[in-house]
Amino acid sequence: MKCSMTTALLALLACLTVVSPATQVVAQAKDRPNIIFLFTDDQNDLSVGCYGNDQVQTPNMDKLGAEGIIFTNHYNTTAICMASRATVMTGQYEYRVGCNFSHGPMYASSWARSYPMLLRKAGYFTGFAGKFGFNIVDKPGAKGAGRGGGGTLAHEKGEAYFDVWAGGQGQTSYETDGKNNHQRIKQYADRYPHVTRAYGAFAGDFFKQAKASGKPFCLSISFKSPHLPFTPDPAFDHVYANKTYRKPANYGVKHAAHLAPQSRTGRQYKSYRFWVDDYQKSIRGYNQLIHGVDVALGMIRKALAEQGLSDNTVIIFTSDNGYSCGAHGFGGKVLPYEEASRSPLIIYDPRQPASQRGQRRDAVTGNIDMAPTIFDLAGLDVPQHMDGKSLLPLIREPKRWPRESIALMNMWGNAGIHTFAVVTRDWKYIYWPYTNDQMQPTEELFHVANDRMESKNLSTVAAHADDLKRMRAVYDEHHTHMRHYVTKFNKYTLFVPLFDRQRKK
Ligand SMILES: [Ca+2]
Repeated sequence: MKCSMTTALLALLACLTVVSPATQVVAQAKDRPNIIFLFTDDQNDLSVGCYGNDQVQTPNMDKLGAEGIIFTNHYNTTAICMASRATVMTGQYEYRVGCNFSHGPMYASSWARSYPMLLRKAGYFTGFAGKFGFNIVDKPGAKGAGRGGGGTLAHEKGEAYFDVWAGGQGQTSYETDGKNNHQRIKQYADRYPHVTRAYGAFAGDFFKQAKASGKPFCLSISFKSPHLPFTPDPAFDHVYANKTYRKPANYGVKHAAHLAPQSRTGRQYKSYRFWVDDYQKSIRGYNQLIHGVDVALGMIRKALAEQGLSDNTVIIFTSDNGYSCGAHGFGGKVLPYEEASRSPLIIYDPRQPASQRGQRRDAVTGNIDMAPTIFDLAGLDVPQHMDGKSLLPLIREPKRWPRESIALMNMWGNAGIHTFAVVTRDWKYIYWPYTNDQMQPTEELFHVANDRMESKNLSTVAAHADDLKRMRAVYDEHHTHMRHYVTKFNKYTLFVPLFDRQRKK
């Protein structure tokens, strides 16, 4: 009985799916949206108007948010360029994809399962411009692993991996005709000598090529802005001229005394003194670089409209990590604190009904979710090997969204700042394992929903003992996941016992 029912069901499915190959191709091309993934470098979520900053001008980001979905608790699970980029491409935590400075490059086996590669395989016309940020080698120890794993993908590889490759070398250059930029970007140097708007112009030309291909497209642009050096486009000098910025409530070293001593052992605390010496100049440069990206975003949307592509093109806007900007006396990123790990995330899908646009979602999301979301948008099943989730269900039915926590981690730099943490919409728990004569393993518990400035460590407050217990359990779940899925390459297995908070010392 069971067998005959299965046979009948298969026959029915076969009838339903009988369409001519030509019809199928047309249907797929019509149904599948184009996807633009816009990625800034070192942009924290506090830097955007629609995230509550009334001191900046980001009208195009605000408009994108007003017409799309603003994710208000978006974290980069590793807050550093190379690892975050590898995570975005593969949907995997750093300990699983195994790629970061001082650890190593990405292996071809992982890259083959990244969103650019699998979307191209599924018939998308793909493009990449800007900072790629990691190298890809055939196997562990292969040439190209180099110091820190290498941050540069060779041009010939880029040309092989994408239909249109305009990736740069290393950190790329702010000067459009700078030596680290691709020739396809340099061609805009006369009109846009600062590179940010050159990416906008590049996108416009890419849309024409993509349209001619007859395929849906996936374009990824990785802006250099607002990464150091703070040399913004002088065309926007007038935007913040003579402006004096209010400092955040947790600005400066006087707001670091309550933090784990481990957090103050790295270069984030000792370097980047310009945030102390000249906050106004630093934040003005930072904000002006972001304003330039805002203008490029406007160029990209205008070019989409001119090509008649606006109605079927999804835009995802986010960054690879946040930036401390002097909070608690920190500069740089890397640490699991709010400023360094949080970035804006806006997803604009013109096909969605008005009831699902212009809204906010406060569930915690992460860079691990970018590839799964892109897969889902392209109509592909989200592969099992990804740690993240598609955010489309969170957009459509937020009340049924099941995931409550994600992990944050740092396995780069000096041993003192190696850390593993978990965050929910309301709470963050951080474990700092490093010990020496002056410090023991340290726990931190912040009620981030009420204490965005992380001004009170509640881990030793008796009234929050239950909260601590609950977040420790969340931590242990994520640590178990790490133990299960950690890559055996690039020395990541050493971090499993280190981050085991119940380990016998
Ligand atoms: Ca970065």
